[in-house]
Amino acid sequence: LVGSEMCIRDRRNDMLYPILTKTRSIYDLNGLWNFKLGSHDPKKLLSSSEVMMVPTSFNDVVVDEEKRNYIGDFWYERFIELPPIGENQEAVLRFGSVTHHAKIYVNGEFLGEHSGGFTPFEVIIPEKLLSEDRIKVSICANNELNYKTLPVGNYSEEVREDGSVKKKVQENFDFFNYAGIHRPIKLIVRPKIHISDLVITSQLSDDLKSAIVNVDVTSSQEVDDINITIFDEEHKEVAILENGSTTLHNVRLWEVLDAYLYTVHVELIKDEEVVDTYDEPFGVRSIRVADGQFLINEKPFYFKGFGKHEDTFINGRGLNEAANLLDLNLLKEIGANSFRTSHYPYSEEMMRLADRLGVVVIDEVPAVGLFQNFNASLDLSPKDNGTWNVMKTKEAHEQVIAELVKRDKNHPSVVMWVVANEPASHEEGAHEYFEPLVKLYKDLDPEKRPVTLVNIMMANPKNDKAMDLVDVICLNRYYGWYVEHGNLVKAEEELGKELEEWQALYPDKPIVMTEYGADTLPGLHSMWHTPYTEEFQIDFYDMSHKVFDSIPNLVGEQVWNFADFETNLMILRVQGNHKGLFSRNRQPKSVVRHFKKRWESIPNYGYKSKKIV
Ligand code: GCB
Repeated sequence: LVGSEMCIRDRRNDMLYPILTKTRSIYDLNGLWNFKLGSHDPKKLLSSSEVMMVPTSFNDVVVDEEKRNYIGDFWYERFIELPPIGENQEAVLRFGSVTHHAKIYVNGEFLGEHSGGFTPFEVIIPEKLLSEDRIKVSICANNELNYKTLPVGNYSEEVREDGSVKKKVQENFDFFNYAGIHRPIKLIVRPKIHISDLVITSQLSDDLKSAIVNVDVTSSQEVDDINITIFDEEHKEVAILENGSTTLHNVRLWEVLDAYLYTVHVELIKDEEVVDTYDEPFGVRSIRVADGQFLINEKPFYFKGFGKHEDTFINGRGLNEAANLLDLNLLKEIGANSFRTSHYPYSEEMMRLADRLGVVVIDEVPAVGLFQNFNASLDLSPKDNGTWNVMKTKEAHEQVIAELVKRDKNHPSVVMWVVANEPASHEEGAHEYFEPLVKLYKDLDPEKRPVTLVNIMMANPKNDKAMDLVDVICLNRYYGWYVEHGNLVKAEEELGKELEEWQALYPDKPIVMTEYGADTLPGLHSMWHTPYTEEFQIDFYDMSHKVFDSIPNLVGEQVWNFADFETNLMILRVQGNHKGLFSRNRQPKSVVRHFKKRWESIPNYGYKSKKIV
């Protein structure tokens, strides 16, 4: 696209993944930073008496328990010596994520802030500082959650005897409120005139043999020309785009667990020179929901996989790339093909890995806890029913949907967006709250992927007020665990009945079971149906699968959870949530070999084929 067709955007919204190209340099700012929990004046020096690593959650490395549970502001600071920066270049500090809020200062000067703990942002270092010998970067992070934030937390303050105030957050969700600089910090040196966004879409022909590929480039400033080329995996040039468009013949599809990634190479031309270049991998595949089926490349797909967490020993929620690879290798080993980014956007590194390995992703915003008085002690008695009056999350919700789509729109692995996990969608006001948000996803996503809401068990086919808005019925159900605990006969009856009701209510919408599971302590055994034993976990899943196989529109099963994970302290949590098929250190429980048998016998496509319209 050239000239007037090209759009120029607000540069602070740049969200392209930082990569090295001929025109861009990347410097790693991970590692050791001075650190302090509490207040600090960024005009002064932060002492080096305490330090913190980036990236990681601070919680599991500070040792001291008060500090582990600290809520409030906390600071990171270090000096950096800047590399030479030309007059046509700019220097940018780029944060993969800071959980949950960040204010950025350079040499004591406030440069910008970002709310939301799971999406990237950047600040441009002011030009006047580029000639300094070294600059001081200070980051004020904050981990408070309340009824305006996502996720939702119950915020309170306790006045201590000495008059000081202790801030508290009771999670309104079932995972530990890890905080810190969770993803890499990078210094990007790039041209002032640069590619700030790329939208890659493809349209497959009916015979799936060719695809029209469109690439929309956004530039920070007007340029004379934009060259766009597509390379295949061997780096052979397969197309040069004209007006941002081309047709790929004999196109190799991105298939589930058989990924093929092309690369779009973009060059901005100004005064006959290449001023910026950028490479973005992409895959060609189609997604469609029709007649109660979820079609990938026009074939009825069956989701086999997991709800997960970004959660490992020591790192907490901090990026752990080796763990990510191990997890996806285990996922493939057990015969699965997909996961959901429960309950927040995962790292960009994980999304790129899923693209590469052909793993299908259901992509979720951190909209969890939208249920007044929810807590995982799972008192199922009626609550105040006031969720949609007390929650003031609309703004945060819109922001995070916009950021997620902007960040993840080009990932072939992403096949569906989640608007929220387990909101009170049975309460008055739910429909009004979600309608504009579902529309926002549809408006922003260039591919118009299906949108879902992950439904909680209290919102049943009779009282739910939101599932009519979404394309796929995603359900989290715990029959045999939170209801009919230990009674698998009753559980089977009730699960089957509810699924049939959903199917009858929305006969054209596919159903995916996005959570079902039972806490299990490896090594615990019983001859009977005794919850928490390895035998019970196996029997629980056998029961569930028998029911799933009897429901034609149920096109997927994602167990809760891939691995055990850390939570806050609750009566039902024995050092965390133990519904993993794997323990927290990724050792298999007995049930894993049963899953491997089942999932290896279920094909990715066509498991429940029926006539497709
Ligand atoms: C749910 C939540 C998930 C919990 C899970 C459980 O429904 O979506 O965050 O961890 O139940 O184990 O209770």
